[in-house]
Amino acid sequence: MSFPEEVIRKLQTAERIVVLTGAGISAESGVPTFRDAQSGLWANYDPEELATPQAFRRNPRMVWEWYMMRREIIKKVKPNPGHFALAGIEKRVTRFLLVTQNIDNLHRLAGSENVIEIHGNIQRTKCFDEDVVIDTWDTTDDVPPRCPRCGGMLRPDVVWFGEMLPSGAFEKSAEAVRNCDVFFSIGTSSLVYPAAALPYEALNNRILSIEINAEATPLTVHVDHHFRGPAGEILPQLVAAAWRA
Ligand code: BJW
Repeated sequence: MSFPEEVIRKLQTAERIVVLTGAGISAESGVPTFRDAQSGLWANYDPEELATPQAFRRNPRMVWEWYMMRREIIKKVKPNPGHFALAGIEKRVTRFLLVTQNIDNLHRLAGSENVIEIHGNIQRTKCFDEDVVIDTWDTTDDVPPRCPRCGGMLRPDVVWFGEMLPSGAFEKSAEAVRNCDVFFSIGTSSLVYPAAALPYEALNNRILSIEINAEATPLTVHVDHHFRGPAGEILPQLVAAAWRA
């Protein structure tokens, strides 16, 4: 793929880069995207209806088991060239922030350091009632297992629809976006707020905005440049084009 001269020059001189990622960046690692068709036991369930506190209250066993199935998939996968390319960009610029909606930890495994996980992390567990992270609990027949502190139900430490993001996560991300030189939106449907508002912080501040996605999204018509295709192929090519030598 060839990249516009403006993009290459801007990347070469950029001091501050912010990247927003979504499920598409992990697709090439074998993690199903959030809105991918569900298979097997879950074929009849809409993920948007499982990822809510209401669904968990209604059927905690089912929601817990859905997350355990996804946790097992995620435990077995590895970062792909897209994750590694982003970790490489972080080493080349003065200030870099990676804001991810993904809960799979793959950016950190690839070596990214300055990461904000705005939707949590599936490998952590917390108490549904007390909202505190719980590291260990007794193995019993209870599904979901019980909180050792209060006896409430345990749940994954992820952000469901209708829940607030981790304290300060959006504000810190938006501040970094407003002050960066180049902003990327990669592998996200741009449908879920407030994450989907971050690109508009860049656009409103006339910051060079680039989307990388396998398909068009509601953001595509607004960005300065969009590259259509797999992030795991486009990102390494972009890094090579901007920083070869
Ligand atoms: C590739 C590729 C490849 C594939 N290379 N690309 C009406 C208007 C505005 C907002 C709202 C509204 N009604 C309700 C809301 C608020 C709601 C919301 O945004 N809803 C929308 C559905 C409209 N948001 C919230 O509730 C948020 N909280 C909030 O607003 O708090 C304030 C508040 C509190 C109380 C009351 C009211 C307000 C919280 C949102 C939490 C989202 N959580 C989830 C689940 C996390 C845990 C889990 O994974 O189970 O986060 S939902 C899900 O969506 C997940 C994802 O992180 C997130 C985004 O998905 P993403 O990453 O975009 O994935 P996909 O699958 O949708 O797309 C993949 C993309 O990749 C596609 O574009 C592909 O083309 C592309 N792709 N392969 C490049 N190889």
